[in-house]
Amino acid sequence: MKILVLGGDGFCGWPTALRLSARGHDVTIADNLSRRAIDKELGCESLTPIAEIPERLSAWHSVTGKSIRFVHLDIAQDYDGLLDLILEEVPAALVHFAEQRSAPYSMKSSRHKRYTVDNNINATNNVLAAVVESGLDVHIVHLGTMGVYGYKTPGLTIPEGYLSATLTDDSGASVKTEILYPTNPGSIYHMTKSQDQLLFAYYAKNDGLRITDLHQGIVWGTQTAETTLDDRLINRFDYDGDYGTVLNRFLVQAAVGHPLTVHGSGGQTRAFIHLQDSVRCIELAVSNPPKRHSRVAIFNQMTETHRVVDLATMISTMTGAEIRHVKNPRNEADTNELTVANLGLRSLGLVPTTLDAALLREITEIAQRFASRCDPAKIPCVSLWTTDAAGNCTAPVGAKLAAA
Ligand code: NAD
Ligand code: USQ
Repeated sequence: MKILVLGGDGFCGWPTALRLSARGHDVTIADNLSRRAIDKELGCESLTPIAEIPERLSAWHSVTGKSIRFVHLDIAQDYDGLLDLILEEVPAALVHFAEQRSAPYSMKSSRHKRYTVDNNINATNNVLAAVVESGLDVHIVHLGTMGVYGYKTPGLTIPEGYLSATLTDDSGASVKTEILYPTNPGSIYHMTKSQDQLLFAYYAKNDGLRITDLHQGIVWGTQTAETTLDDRLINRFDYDGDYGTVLNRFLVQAAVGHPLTVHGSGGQTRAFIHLQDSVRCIELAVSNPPKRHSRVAIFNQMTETHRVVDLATMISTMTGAEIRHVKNPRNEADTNELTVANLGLRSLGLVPTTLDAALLREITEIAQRFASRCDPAKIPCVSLWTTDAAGNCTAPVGAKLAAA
């Protein structure tokens, strides 16, 4: 199958492009390399030394004999370039990763808020409009986020996108319906993903497009079977206060002797998925398109939930690292319950890889191998959600929650 991977130079996009190519698909990556530019803006780098795109692609060819094409394209700004690419490639599927994906980065300043909204919403609308204008039947697979639901769900399992509701009509009679689960984003970034949902619902209804939206949890891990084939294929590993995600950050912190930075009490419960399962889910989604003129297929792409403090305790027990509860720079509930339905992808064949010591050790080994590339000054989370959050977000605070 011919597949376009938009944002294929990124943390999830690169291993996905390799997996799809390894499975025999004809893959073209389009990326504007904005993530590499943001590294320069922030003065930090992936912990792992990622090769430049030409080196990545020639390594893939020399190791496997397979070719992946690369197009340097800003899909949010260059609509005509995107439309031409779709018309030229005639892809059966397009996987859309190409958005600014850090919540802290999206909250740094009004410039960062505006960039995130402008980039993400234009990117998604351009993809949808270009597929319609092309007249082609292209299945769009988008990476959304669990964060569109918010994390407040006492007593309710979060369904896969749609909520069954009973409304009362004007005569007082009950009417059963299904609605998009009400969004409750916790950052400007998460808000753009909520807007994406509406764009998808609209274009599916109006133009009959085939769309799959994968509401993904926090991705942990860094390597997949394909990225380990050669050092030049190594994947990105973010650890800094803006792009590093919590579990990967804790593993790097442990490797470099930095205390594990738990925000507040650490009672925040979040959904997680290992990178190799993320790649597998995308493969499954690509192979199982919804019918034309059906509603958007929404899957919760996650395999387990954990409290932040429990992850810190697990890693501390494994490595001896100190746990430090720091003031939370975010505006988020200190504690929440989270139960999530994920039968959709499991019924398509996903066998979840859950958090286990062997996998954590494997990532710790990578973190140790590249520890000398870590700049400890880039570890603290200094992006504040509100001016009320101002204060020292690196100093210890008193509030603690017992580990489970
Ligand atoms: P990433 O920042 O590593 O990769 C995104 C890629 O898209 C980068 O290579 C970037 O250069 C490119 N890009 C951004 N804007 C673009 C534009 N306008 N035109 C062309 N290319 C553009 O992010 P990631 O971690 O790989 O995430 C990929 C997707 O998965 C994102 O949409 C993100 O919201 C979603 N997601 C990620 C996680 C996670 O934990 N990493 C979890 C849930 C959902
Ligand atoms: N946290 C800490 N200590 C840290 C870093 C984070 O306690 O050093 C806490 C945060 O306060 C938050 C939780 O850990 O409560 C998760 O933070 P995160 O940075 O790991 O994840 P988040 O900002 O939610 O974003 C990541 C990805 C994003 C994706 C999202 C999925 O960057 O692209 O959409 O995970 S989800 O969280 O399910 O919405």
